[in-house]
Amino acid sequence: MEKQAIYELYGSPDSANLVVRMALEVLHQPYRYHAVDRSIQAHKSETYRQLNPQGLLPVLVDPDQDAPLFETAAILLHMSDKHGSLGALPNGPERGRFLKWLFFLSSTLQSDLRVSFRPHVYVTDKAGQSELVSTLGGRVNEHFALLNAEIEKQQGSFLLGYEVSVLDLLLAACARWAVLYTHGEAAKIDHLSALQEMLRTVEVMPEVAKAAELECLGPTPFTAPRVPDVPGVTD
Ligand SMILES: N[C@@H](CCC(=O)N[C@@H](CS)C(=O)NCC(=O)O)C(=O)O
Repeated sequence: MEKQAIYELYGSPDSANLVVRMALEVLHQPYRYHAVDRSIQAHKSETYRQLNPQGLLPVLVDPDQDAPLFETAAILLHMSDKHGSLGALPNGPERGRFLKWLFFLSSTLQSDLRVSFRPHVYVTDKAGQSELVSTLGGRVNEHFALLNAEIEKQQGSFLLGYEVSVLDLLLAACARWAVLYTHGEAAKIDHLSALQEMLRTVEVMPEVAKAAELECLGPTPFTAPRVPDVPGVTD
């Protein structure tokens, strides 16, 4: 019998591949995982840059596509469209809302977080770094408040309403990282009750729990996050 071609996911514990892994698990898609050791900068190697010339995680290889995919939000959109799940149908009434929050999560929240994890990449002097991180901290808190208000507006517990989508998976990961990895104060999200309810609901989904275990995140990755005790996590 011919072997089924499956997805290939490249990642490192608790990097953005976490979101793609959660989506693959929830979609019940088989995949092969390739560990990329950030502690030895394997993501900057020539071999890895063939997959993602930026030298960033994650990469998803879809055997039906003519090139590897990078950029987390693009991967999520591709997967949700391809499998007709965890998103909004291209011609459906929720599509605009889905796209707008996906782009907001990726290009505003995740981007601000990325800078606040690595301020030294953007500003050389220490005082400048502190100012940058503090400004971003305020912005990130505002982003979470906005997302909390959007969930509050819904009938269900999720950004799109009753159904979990890739938006919630990306938001859950950002909430986790914002508490653990910013160089300034941890994000203030405990009081955001709609967000916290979404995090609790997502966290107990068996597929999400499996992804969290595979990423070494511990039993409460979103409601009480802890830094995984494995090499290469915070470099
Ligand atoms: N916009 C990219 C950002 C990816 C990204 O920043 N990945 C981090 C891990 S979460 C990474 O590879 N960091 C290593 C580095 O910056 O050298 C995406 O969404 O995929």
